[in-house]
Amino acid sequence: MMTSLLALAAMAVIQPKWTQTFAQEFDGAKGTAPDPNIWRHDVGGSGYGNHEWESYTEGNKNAFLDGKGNLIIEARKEPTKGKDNIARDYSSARINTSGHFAQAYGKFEARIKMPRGKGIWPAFWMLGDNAGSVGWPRCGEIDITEFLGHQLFTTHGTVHGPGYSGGGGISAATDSKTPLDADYHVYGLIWNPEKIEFQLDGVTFQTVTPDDIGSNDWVYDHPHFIILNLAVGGDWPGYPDATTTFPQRMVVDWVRAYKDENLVVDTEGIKKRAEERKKKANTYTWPGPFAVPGTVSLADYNLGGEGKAYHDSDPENQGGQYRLTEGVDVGASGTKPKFSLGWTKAGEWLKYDLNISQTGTYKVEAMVASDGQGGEFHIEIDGEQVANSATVPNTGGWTNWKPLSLGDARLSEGKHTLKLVMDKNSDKTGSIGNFLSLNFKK
Ligand SMILES: [Ca+2]
Ligand SMILES: [Ca+2]
Repeated sequence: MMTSLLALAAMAVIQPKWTQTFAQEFDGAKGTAPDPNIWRHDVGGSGYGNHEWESYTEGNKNAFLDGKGNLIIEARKEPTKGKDNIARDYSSARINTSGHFAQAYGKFEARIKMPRGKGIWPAFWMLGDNAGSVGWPRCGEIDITEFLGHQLFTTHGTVHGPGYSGGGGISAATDSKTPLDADYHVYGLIWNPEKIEFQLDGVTFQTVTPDDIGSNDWVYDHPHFIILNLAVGGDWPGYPDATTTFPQRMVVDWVRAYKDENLVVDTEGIKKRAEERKKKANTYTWPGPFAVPGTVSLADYNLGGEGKAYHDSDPENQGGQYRLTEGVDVGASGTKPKFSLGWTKAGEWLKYDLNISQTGTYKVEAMVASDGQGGEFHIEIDGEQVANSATVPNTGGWTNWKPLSLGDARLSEGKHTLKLVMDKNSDKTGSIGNFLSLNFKK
């Protein structure tokens, strides 16, 4: 406890020490293209997954310096057909630093004066540099600003990743006191292993942490490259209408990036915390007690852990599928219930609370599977064996489930505890078998 408090205190006092790693000031001659050693062009009119209406062009056609220290990205209403042969009514530009500059963590800022109008959609954003190998959204996407030309006061910051992309991205917006097309504003990102902060003019309006994505993957521990674009139309902003005027200009004074010299990246710690977060997010809800007559799903053994709810011979969960904090080995069943017991050994046992609605004789049937002749097991109620011991037959596969009769059991009404007991390992497989469910029928 003392140690962790001290560690927290130590973390709190270490302020970032920013060193510039990237700067594009756009100070070149009027009409020239942004530095081709830094900026690549995405070209064409494919709609980019958002049903956009522009065709993005190369060179200095729609992206050029104004000779006053700014990059202009200009959207025009003009018939345009790119290399991809898709005809569009609008031209614009989308440029990125892929292959030239990418960075994990740090501070990323751009000073931008926004364009305006319905269907006008500029953005300053980042994509993971592994997009080519892992695809989108697993590569990660961080939208530092997206601006919808019909909401002049509002900037949006969003992260997209696997399980939270597109309309499910984690997004927040903030309003400026003045319209964002009236003057320059600084759109910023502060990013480290603990969090992603979105800023407008140096003020944080959204902080996203790994805890915000539950059991999904946090895909922001690798370098991302920078993108600037001005889209015309799309699913989110809608489309230009009679009120939209052209050309529209996104004016970028500069783009700068920094790294934090004081940041210590604990790769093992990141991994460990991700595992803990997933476990926590997968908090298990026990479905019992089980009604009898009825079916007991055997992967849903009682709560209480090793020695109380079960005994398992190795502390690992070899199945790695379900109730991951427990030592019982549970795998995917390939049917319903979704999970089953596996890697069963002599001496192991599991308990299940039952609610028996009626005293009487029940037919007991287990759903079992084995890839060889299995071993022996039996069941008990409140510590006394009921029905017959049984041997798991060869069912032709570890998830090839077959009913196995244990004969009759005399049960009395009320709350009772069922115990499934593993007696004798198979000579062939070393396992007793896989167990899916136990059915009690009147
Ligand atoms: Ca400048
Ligand atoms: Ca185990």
